[in-house]
Amino acid sequence: MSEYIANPIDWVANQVELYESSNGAEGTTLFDLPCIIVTNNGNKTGAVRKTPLMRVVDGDNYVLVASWGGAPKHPVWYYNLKSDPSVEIRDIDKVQPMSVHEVTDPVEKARLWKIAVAAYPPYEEYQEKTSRAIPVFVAVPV
Ligand code: F42
Repeated sequence: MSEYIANPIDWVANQVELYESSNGAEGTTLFDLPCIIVTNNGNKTGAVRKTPLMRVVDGDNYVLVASWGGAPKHPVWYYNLKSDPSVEIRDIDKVQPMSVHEVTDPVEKARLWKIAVAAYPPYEEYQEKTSRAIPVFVAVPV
């Protein structure tokens, strides 16, 4: 098993630690809205990386929005997932292996974007704040 390297931002790493150590009893929300934890491999180090994201669901699938608060650049995890689509997703105490792909079809992306904004309205402001098109992934059970 590869080494785990925590996210360098303290509040993000702390949320991962609390969520996992409590088996989903604590640390599961941001602004009172539910979060998931995505575990994946780093594309350069091969290390295990863990990223909390908002919980956006579409049937059995999860929708992952690479918004990073409307930052000018994609988050690093975007490149990790493009390079290795095998992830594990924790939703409270349910942990399942999943495979991700970026959604490029504009109609499907628009459908999923609506679902994402309904789940977490600030995504809309984040998209207005940045000139990049915020990427959207779908995670499907394997
Ligand atoms: N971010 C989102 O984009 N969308 C969300 O819905 C979201 C929700 C959310 C909820 C709770 C919470 O606590 C955080 C939330 N975030 C959300 C923030 C999210 O968890 C990430 O912190 C954020 O998206 C930034 O991701 P990042 O991968 O860019 O992390 C930054 C801080 C970073 O620099 N990370 C590592 C580092 O040390 O540089 C990246 C390390 C890494 O993956 N390295 C790769 C490797 O091989 O190991 C190589 C990287 C390379 O150089 O290519």
